[in-house]
Amino acid sequence: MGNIVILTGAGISAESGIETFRAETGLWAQHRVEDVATPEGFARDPQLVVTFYNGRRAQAADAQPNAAHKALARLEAEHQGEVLVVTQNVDDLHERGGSRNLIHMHGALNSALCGQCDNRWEAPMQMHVGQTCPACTAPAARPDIVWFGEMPYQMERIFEAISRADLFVAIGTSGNVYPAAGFVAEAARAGAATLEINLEPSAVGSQFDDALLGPATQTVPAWVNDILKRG
Ligand code: BV8
Repeated sequence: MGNIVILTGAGISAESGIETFRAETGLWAQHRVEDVATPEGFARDPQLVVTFYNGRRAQAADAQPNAAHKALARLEAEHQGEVLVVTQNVDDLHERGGSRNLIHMHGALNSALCGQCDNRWEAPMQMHVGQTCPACTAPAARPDIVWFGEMPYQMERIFEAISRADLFVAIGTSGNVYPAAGFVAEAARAGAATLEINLEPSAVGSQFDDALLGPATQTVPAWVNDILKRG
């Protein structure tokens, strides 16, 4: 089972205590997406957005990587072919779980971005409105997060990896947000086998060859053991 591309979403961090987006008690139940996850929302009320991400940064800092994050790191270390994790998550649990070959396509809580000069630097635990950029000194610091209507990061590299994939796996994502939700179709077109690991079928579940249903801390380690046994 050569090259594996793994797309992860909020569900892989759920058992680490980080709330998902679309559960009843999820993040989008508490905030309007338009207010906290769009450039327009940030322009309208930067304090609301900065406070929203400060809260999530603190929650992520208190969370620990779980067995699913660690299993993916083991797969990367022990599998013969290439293993690339493309995460929609902005927490750093994949890194802390040991993953190295990793793309944060929707940005990262621990990164700050200058809206003026595109400089990036490590975000402080609490950002504030009007924070200055260490490179150009403009008061234009913002969370380094891809909001709705903004282009996700490293799309070229992601599509290139999918074009070479023998297996595409989506773990803990509801399949509601594009272009990530379109990756399974891309992978199928490239001839990869496709597997969805989730509590329940996602909005694009029907596009996968196979599914493994159950909590990620159980299903992902079992799946990784199976892959490594097959070599
Ligand atoms: C773009 C920010 C173009 C960071 C996020 C109409 C049709 C198609 C597309 C669009 C459209 N209208 C608008 C669009 C585009 C839009 C989009 O897709 N909208 C949707 C809502 C229709 N997309 C965009 O805007 C993207 N950009 O298209 O740019 C462009 C082109 C040219 C030039 C410029 C731009 C940008 C999208 C990124 C938005 N940012 N997050 C943050 O705040 O975190 S999206 C946010 O929701 C997350 O990042 C994540 O990507 C996304 C989906 O969330 P999930 O991770 O799937 O989480 P969710 O809660 O939904 O589901 C959890 C899953 O886990 C569930 O399935 C559950 O069953 C499972 N689960 C739970 N517990 C467990 C579990 N599984 C296993 N074990 C468990 N224990």
